[in-house]
Amino acid sequence: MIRSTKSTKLFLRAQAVIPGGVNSPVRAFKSVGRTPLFIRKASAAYIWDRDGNKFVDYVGSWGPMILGHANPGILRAIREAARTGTSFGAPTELEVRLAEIITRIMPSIEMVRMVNSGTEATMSAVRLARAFTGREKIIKFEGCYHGHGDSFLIKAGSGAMTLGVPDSPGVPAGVAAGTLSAPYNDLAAVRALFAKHPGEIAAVIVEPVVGNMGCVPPADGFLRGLRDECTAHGAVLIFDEVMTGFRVALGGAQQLYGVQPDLTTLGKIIGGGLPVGAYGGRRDIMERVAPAGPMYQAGTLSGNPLAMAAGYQMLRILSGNKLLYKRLEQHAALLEEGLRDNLRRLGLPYVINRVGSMFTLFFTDRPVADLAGAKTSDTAKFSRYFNAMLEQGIYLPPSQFEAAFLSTAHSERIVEKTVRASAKALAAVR
Ligand code: KE4
Repeated sequence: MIRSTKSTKLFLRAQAVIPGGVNSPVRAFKSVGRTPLFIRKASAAYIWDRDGNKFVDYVGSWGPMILGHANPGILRAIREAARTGTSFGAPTELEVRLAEIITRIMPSIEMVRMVNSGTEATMSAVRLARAFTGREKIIKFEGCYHGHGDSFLIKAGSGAMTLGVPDSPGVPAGVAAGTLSAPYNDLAAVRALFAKHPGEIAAVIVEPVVGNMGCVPPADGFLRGLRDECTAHGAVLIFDEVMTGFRVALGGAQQLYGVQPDLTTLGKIIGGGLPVGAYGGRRDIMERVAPAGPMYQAGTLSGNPLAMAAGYQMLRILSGNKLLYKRLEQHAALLEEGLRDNLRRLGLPYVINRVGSMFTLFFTDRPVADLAGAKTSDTAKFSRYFNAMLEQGIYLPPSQFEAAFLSTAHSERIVEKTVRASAKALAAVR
């Protein structure tokens, strides 16, 4: 049994002054029935908690740590930037460099605005789509999560789903009415919504690969179908690539599947571990954003020099090594194959969905292609598996409805250790 005395004491202190003792709900370990571990440090593929326990980390800060923790180049960039101050509230060359490298790597993004989180990015992108089209409704997909903006907490995934509040209290009925939802991968449902609301739909926002009901890939033709529907109806297609951007391919899901959105939202990886979000896309749309145009959006710390330095260094490393994504794919495929071997050997029917270095093992024998499929998972069994893996030094996302992530620091040896631990954990919970 992991010794967690210090984490337990810290959690008690935290709960006295922070709601639920955490600054983001899914970290509370509620669905896995244990005290969250308070982290002391992290390096490469590993994290250490305050009680000195060491784990292979498959959360990676929920996506940003594609190069592993404490990457030397990124730490150096942050230290360099910090030497000349931490925030000016004025433009710097660093934010221009990050904007230029993003627009070079993702050609659908002709212009980009920096914000401080993925939520800010998606909120701003939807406001922009409404301003550009003069329409009010949006379509999202059940089980997708686009941050905690009011328009998105309708049948939302991630922590909202994990904690059973996919339709959060506090969202005004008028706002909720502006959000139409459809099952993921269901093009017919999207067509029906467009037919029912002609001229009213400003945008379709989608996770081009879902991470927030666990990993769910797009069905063949789904993204292309959304592109065609949006073009036909004059709606803005928004790819929420906060998680998939620079993750599933250097150019994100839009490069992997060859479908070009009108707007893209980004976050996580582009901050190199510091708080950054961004939204960008077609120049004719982005030029509506203040002060170029009338759509207002602002932020004290937008373009923060430390975050820009970290993000720029991250994207330079990712775009500078042609073999990086190939090796990441090899190790992720090795892990998937090892997990599938375990399931075969134990005669277990569970489902593994993987796209690049993001994956989920679902405790169900049903295909998982949408929220209904994901919800057939046995979350009690997942919880026992999570704890059995944690006891063996493997730190998975503490929810059946989250994607796990490999980094370039997850070596073959670490993958093999993970497969061995998974065989024991599966045998223990079957
Ligand atoms: P943030 O506001 O958390 O930076 O980004 C919101 C967001 C938007 N879009 C997608 C596709 C996302 O995955 C996220 C945030 N992801 C979750 C993890 N599934 C953040 C973890 C958390 O809430 O603590």
